[in-house]
Amino acid sequence: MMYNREFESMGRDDLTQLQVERLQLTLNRVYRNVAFYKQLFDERSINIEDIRSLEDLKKLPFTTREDLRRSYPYDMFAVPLRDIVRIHSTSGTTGKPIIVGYTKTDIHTWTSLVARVLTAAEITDQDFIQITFNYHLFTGGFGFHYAAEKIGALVIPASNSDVAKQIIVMKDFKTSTLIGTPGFALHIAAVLQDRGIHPESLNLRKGLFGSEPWSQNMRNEIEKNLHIKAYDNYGITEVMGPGVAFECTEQNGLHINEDHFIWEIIDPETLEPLGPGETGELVFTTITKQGFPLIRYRTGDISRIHTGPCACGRTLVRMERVSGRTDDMIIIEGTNLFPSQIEEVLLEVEGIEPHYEIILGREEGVDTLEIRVEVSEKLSLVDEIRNLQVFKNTIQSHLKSFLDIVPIVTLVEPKTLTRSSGGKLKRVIDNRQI
Ligand code: DLL
Repeated sequence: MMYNREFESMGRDDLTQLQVERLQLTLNRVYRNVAFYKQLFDERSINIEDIRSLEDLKKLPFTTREDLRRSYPYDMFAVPLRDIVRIHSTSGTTGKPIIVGYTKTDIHTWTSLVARVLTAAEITDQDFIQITFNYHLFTGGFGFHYAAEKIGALVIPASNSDVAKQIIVMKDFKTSTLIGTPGFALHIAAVLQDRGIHPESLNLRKGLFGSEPWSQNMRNEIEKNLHIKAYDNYGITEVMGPGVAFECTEQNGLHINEDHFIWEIIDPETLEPLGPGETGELVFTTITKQGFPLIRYRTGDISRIHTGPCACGRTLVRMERVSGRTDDMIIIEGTNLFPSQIEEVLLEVEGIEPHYEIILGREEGVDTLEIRVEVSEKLSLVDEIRNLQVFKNTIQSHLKSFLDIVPIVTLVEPKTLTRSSGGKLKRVIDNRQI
């Protein structure tokens, strides 16, 4: 099933032409309306009129996360704020998050792109969809909500309430489709098992999961333990939110909505373009967004593109499931986090050294986060004992404000964390088996 057959199964030549036309409109829009892009192109003497093909696009500079951070809050918007009807944002601590804005047309586009995601997984107006993504600045909740309504399904906006409530809702409201992170699906499965609730006694048939990395093993486990068919979908706030790429029933890669996003794969070291089939960093150029268009945005996600035909009939290329990151970003329960954000919090607390280790684990599908921090040598034992709880509380409350889980903070003696040969600490130890 396709939501928008005309565009999802367009011939390659027509699609390329459409992409180029839309790209030119976008370049005009950003050059006229976004000071950042005007300056970027002028400095490099780039005449946007010369960008006439997808090959030409490679002449343009990249946009990075840093560029977007610097534009906080609204400097990258390409329309006046009165035309913006919705804001979402990436997660942020004391550092600046990235704020993205949508016009009415953008919301309409986004809704139909996520409707493609649902339809590709054969979710219809007959389905009862329980959305367990957060409904707030994060794009997951609202992104799926509007699309699920659009296809006429019954929508249960459960948000990320605790698992016990989710299970009651799931049973009593007769949920047929679960939407959320794959980790949360495993957590629900574990709790069902603990309570002796057999998945067959539920109406659950399908699940759509994304927003964090997962593996075929995790998929098998979710499918086995929840008795559902589980689909992957990919998105990123800066580019749109969910709705960038999605699996069809073939489950052999995620179709990229190429009529809205031009993909590239680059070598993250040399920044040189790589061909289809080669593994590298995913880069997207948005070609229909009005509020927050992006040119050659480096996602930091590592993947590979298959251009061959898909048995589902879609002509949209497929990206392999994301296999890693080019940077040190970690995703905990669907929330993105950089070790530097933890460092910022630690630096604010007196008496501890900015030597820390982040240890990630997963218990019954729930991510755990432990932060081991070295206390300062200057602290006396008395100080240390008195301050111990204060430190822990301060760190925990800072981190709790943007993470959905409470980290375990462990204070350790100075110079006890393992340093590698260069004296540098390995900051993140990820023991989660995905
Ligand atoms: O996670 C948008 C989204 C919401 C996608 C709901 C799917 C479902 P961010 O919070 O900006 O946006 O995080 C984006 O999450 O760069 C990837 O590293 C990671 N990611 C998203 N989807 C997947 C996936 C949303 N299916 C970052 N597999 C991206 C692996 C994923 N990683």
